[in-house]
Amino acid sequence: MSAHKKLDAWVKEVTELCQPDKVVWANGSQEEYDSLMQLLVDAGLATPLKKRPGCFLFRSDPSDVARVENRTYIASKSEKDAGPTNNWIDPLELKKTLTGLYTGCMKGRTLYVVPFSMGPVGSPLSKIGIELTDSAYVVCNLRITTRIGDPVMKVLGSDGEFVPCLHSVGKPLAPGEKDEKWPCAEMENKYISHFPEERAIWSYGSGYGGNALLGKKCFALRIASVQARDEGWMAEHMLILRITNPKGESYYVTGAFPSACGKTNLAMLVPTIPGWKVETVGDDIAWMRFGKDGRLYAINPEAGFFGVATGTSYESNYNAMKTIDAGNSIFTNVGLTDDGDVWWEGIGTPAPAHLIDWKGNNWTPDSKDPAAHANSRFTTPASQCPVIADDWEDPNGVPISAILIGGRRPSTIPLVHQSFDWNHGVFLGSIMGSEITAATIDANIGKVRRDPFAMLPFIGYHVCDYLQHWFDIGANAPDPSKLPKLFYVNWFRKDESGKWLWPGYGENSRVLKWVIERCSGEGKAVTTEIGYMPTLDAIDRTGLDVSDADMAELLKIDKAQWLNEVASIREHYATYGPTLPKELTNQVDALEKRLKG
Ligand code: OXD
Ligand code: MN
Repeated sequence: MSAHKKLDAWVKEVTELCQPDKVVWANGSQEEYDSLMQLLVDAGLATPLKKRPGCFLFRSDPSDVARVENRTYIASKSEKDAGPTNNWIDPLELKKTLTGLYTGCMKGRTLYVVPFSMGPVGSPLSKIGIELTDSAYVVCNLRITTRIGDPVMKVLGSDGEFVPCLHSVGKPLAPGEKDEKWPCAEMENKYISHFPEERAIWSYGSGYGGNALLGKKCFALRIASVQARDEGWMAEHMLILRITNPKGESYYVTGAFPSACGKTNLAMLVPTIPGWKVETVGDDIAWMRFGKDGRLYAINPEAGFFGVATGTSYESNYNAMKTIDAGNSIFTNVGLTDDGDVWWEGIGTPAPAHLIDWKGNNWTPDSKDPAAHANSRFTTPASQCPVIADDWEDPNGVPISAILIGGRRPSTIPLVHQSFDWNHGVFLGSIMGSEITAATIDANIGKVRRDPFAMLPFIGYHVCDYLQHWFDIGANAPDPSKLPKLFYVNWFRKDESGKWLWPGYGENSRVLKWVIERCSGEGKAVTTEIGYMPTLDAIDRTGLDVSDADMAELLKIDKAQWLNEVASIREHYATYGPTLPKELTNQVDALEKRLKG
């Protein structure tokens, strides 16, 4: 029971529907976390890690290892509002199906009521959600990735607004039955459902990641993107970093990159150029609004990182490793060494002679399957990151100078180019994406999977309206001269022999330096058909082994390739249907004209 009538009524309604054995309101304390973990250990679902005090390993069901985009629904009243990039089911029909599935689904389990704040508790930029879940694993993860419990209830008061987030693993227990393994439902009964008009989330059947930790993708992106559209702000799939130059001047940069482009690595980058410092504000999501001074301010709505473990090492992401080394972390679907540590492919230490793999089987370096799942994860508090910015929880957010966008493009797209203006930047955001290199369907190899602002799976409404919203933000800016500048970066360009031209990782600080110099009016640039580009010597290569010839290649504009790009953009835009913003057609026409010029 709480002081909030609407919340109480909803909890009562869900309790009657789902029929849990008991209801527990999470207060967010350490004691509560510890006792939930003990429960999970006792049930055989969690393993304490001897080598990492305070850390636990989980193995999910092999069928429940990632976000399930094909079971994710935007159930707006009208199909048109979900647009061509989302799965749609009529909300009444979906609720009927789900009500059937939810009936009695929590039998034998505890229903946890978890109040959480996306963003610092009480910040004017934050929003509150309440997750009702029958998974203690979810409660523990939420305590790391969001701010939960009593402090949130205090802000909610008796009539505060909240987004209701209902979650069940979809595996009721018969009397006396215990979980023998990670509970979840069959694939065809998994539903990650969003009701944008109601601002509600109903998730059923999965216990994993973005399907179950509803504050992250479901709320902070899909539902928040709808709220942002209606309220004139932006909910984006972006990292936020702070970069400080040798003069001690700090700038804040956000960046949108599709999955597997090193977003978390960039957010925690160790610069290779002397005197420059990069600190982290967020690694996955940015909520942005105009401040009183007319600048765009961002908060990280999350409190922790839910990062991909596989491939993370001291070399690829030193600061992420240090964050997990500080304890208090949960690992999911990684290998367990005989001395009680974690191991995964790409961790940077030799494979042990024996371990238990993510499926719970004996594993040796000769095993044919990997020790960790490719999407294995660590959940770890952001506050433990050695380079967390001291203002990362500023309730007013941080002022953004530049927005980066990018993807994996072995050809065509240069290392970096700057948009001519905001609208041109929106155009670049609309065409970003990654080239498909290892597709199972051969016909797609070499094609670009376009992923506007890395939001394709996360826009809670019509993609055309989303892109129009970006234009509207620019048009309604209190002071257009204070809008962030947009830069399209591509760390993944290859030469004709297939060799990477750019070393990436910490060396990306050299590109960030140019970006910052462009913001402060110092960076050297030339005007080209595709945007402003650095001159050959504008990117600091001191101490870096990238030749003039390679730099020229990295910055080359191949007109034939770009004209192919134009054709491919037009083809892609055609899939968005008749409501494509006219400005995007104008932009692609203008690009073609400049190229043919
Ligand atoms: C994530 C994703 O987990 O983008 O952050 O898939
Ligand atoms: Mn993400």
